[in-house]
This record gives sequence, structure tokens and C-alpha cells, in this order.
Amino acid sequence: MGRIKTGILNRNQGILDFLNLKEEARMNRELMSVQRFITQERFKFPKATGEYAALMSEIVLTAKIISSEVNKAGLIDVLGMTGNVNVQGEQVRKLDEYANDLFMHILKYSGHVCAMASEEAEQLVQGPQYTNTGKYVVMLDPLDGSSNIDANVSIGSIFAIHRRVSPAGQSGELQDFLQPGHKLIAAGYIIYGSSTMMVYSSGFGVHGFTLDPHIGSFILSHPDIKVPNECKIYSVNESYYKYWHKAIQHYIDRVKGLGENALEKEMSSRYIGSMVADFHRNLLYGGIFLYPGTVKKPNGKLRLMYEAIPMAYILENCGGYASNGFEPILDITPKELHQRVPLFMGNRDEVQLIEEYFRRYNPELCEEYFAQKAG
Ligand code: AHM
Ligand code: MG
Repeated sequence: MGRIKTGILNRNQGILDFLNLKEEARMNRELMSVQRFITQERFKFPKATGEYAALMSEIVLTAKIISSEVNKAGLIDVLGMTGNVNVQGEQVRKLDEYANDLFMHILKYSGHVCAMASEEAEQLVQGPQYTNTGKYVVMLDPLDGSSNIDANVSIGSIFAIHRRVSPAGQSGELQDFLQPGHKLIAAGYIIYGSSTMMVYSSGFGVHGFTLDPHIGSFILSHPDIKVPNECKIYSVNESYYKYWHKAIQHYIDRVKGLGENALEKEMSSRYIGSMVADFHRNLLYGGIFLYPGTVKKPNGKLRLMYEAIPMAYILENCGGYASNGFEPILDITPKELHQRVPLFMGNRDEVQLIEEYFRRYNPELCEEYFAQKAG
């Protein structure tokens, strides 16, 4: 074969290789399912046994089933109250119960968890003895924002995973759950909105996957999410204004462009009343979410273990920050399963400013908080 022909062949091969690589990169991008993503993350840990990846697969499966039920909610008889009251003293809706039962059932028999905690269960939940010796505990809000179900408004599920600290080979214990958030292995949420998305972090950035209903897979759609630099939105239930502490009243005045510290360009207000949905929008657009304590309810409404900690973990893995007004949420060691906590989360500067407002306008609360913590 002549030299010229060989040259052409080599060049063509080069182009083909290049096209193949491009095609592979495209396929990789377009067909990166959440399971494959998690499996690939696992290679960062040469000693990983695959148990975490398997546990995540079970969570993904549960999310897909709940998503399908949420989409059908208007069509079948799952709307309305069950008449039961959960451990928080609130009425439980059918979909809450369903989502809770499903998570419990699937995870209980997965063999990867040794106990679970859920907003819907007063005590921690364990599976039959032959399955409850896994390495992990899972904390769940199976269906957050459930008061919005009847109105077709976005709702979500929240999960967080700790490695057990109790001795291996037996059921999990309370101490496995009473660990600060900075020790989490992973956390995430699923939002059932105009499409279903799963956003999660295992400490290597925050990644979002959109459920393709035709193929039944969560596909990577929002790789490496970062909190936007600009904080444009504030989300809070302002009807509680008169019950808030001075620090929060001043802060909200500021973001509305009022009072002595008024922002020149005020923020926009957006509040859905579904924490997952409010959080998700703010994560993508830049915003701050507040659920403060009030004079009557100093710890607010939201729960530390399965609402605040998972969201705080996600935020801190993409440049944001969450605080209870005094210290990072991730530094708080829970004392009980259903503990409530005031919650401020979003752009780091803004959340830190709220901490500063507490020091400035409510120093007595700061003193009391740290004195209690020390004593
Ligand atoms: P839930 O877990 O019982 O659904 O309650 C939590 C929800 C959050 O999603 C939301 O941020 C908050 O309650 C809304 O409360 P409020 O109506 O007081 O603003
Ligand atoms: Mg909730």
C-alpha cells in the first residue's frame, strides 16, 4: 500500500476514534443513570463493599414507586385524611402513610440497614432479626409538605444515611441516629414536581437526576450543582412575623428593603410551604429559606434529624450553609429522634448574617443557647 493511502487510512481512523470518543462522551452524559453514577462514585473507595451502592438502589426504587403513586393521587382513592394522628400530633394523609410504609418495607428487607427513623414513626424501626444487621441507619421524612397533596403542589421525600456506631451484627440502636450531621455518609431528597427529581450528595458535590418516565430511570440532568452567588429569593411564612424574635424581624425588613439595614435591591418572596420544593428552587435560583423559632415555639417546626440535617449536608456540599441561628446545623448532636430546630439555610453570606443579627438584636438568646449547650 502506498504511503499516501496509508496516511489517509490513519487519518480516517483518527477521525473515527475521535467521533467514537465524542459519541461515548455523549452517551455517558445522556445515559448516566443515578445507579451508574453511584457505582462509579464507589470506585473512589477501593475498600467499598458495594453495600452503600445497593442501599442507594433501594432508595431509588422506593422513590420511583412513590413518584408513580403521587402522579396517580388525583385518580385513585388515596387523597384525604386517614383519621390517624402521627407522633407530631398532626393528621396523617394517606400518601404519607403509603410512602412511609413503602420506605420501611423496602429498606427493612434490604439487608443493608440495621434500623430506620421516620417522621411517621414514634420509635426507631427495625426489620426482622435476620435482616437488621446492616452497616447503615437511614433517617427519613417519607413525604414532606403533605398538606399540599390535595392541591397538586410539589412535595418531596428526604433521606439521610449514617454509618452505624453500635456493634456490628445486631440491631441498630438510638446512638446510631444521635450523630451530628457532619458524620453523614450521604443525604438527598426527591421532589415530585412537574417532573420527579432526585438530588443527592455523598460528599463529592451535589448532583441532580431527573426521572425519565418512559424508561423508568433517573438520568443525570444537573451535575455538580453549586449555590448561585446572588441570593435573590427569601422564603418564609411571614404570617408569623409578630411572633418572631427581633433578629428575624429586622432581617426580613432588610431583605424587603425596609428599616435601617435595608437592602438597596430587595429580594423576591417565594413560599410554597413544601420545604423540599422551596429548598430546591432556592438551590437552583439562589435564595434563603427560613423557619425560625417563635416566642411561643422557640424550636420552630422542622425536625433536626430528617429535615434540617440532610438539607444542611447538601448545602454544605455545594457552597451553601445552614444554621439554627447560633451554630451550623451539621455541628448539632441530636438528643432525640423527633427534635425540632429553628432553620435558616441557603447562601452562606445571608445565613451568616442571620447569625450576626441574633448576636446583635437578641444577645440574651445566644447566651442562653450556649449556656444550655455547655451545661
Ligand atoms: P410536614 O413534614 O408535616 O409536611 O411539615 C413540614 C412542612 C415543610 O415542608 C414546610 O416548610 C413547613 O411544613 C410549612 O409550615 P407552615 O405551614 O407553618 O409554613
Ligand atoms: Mg416534613
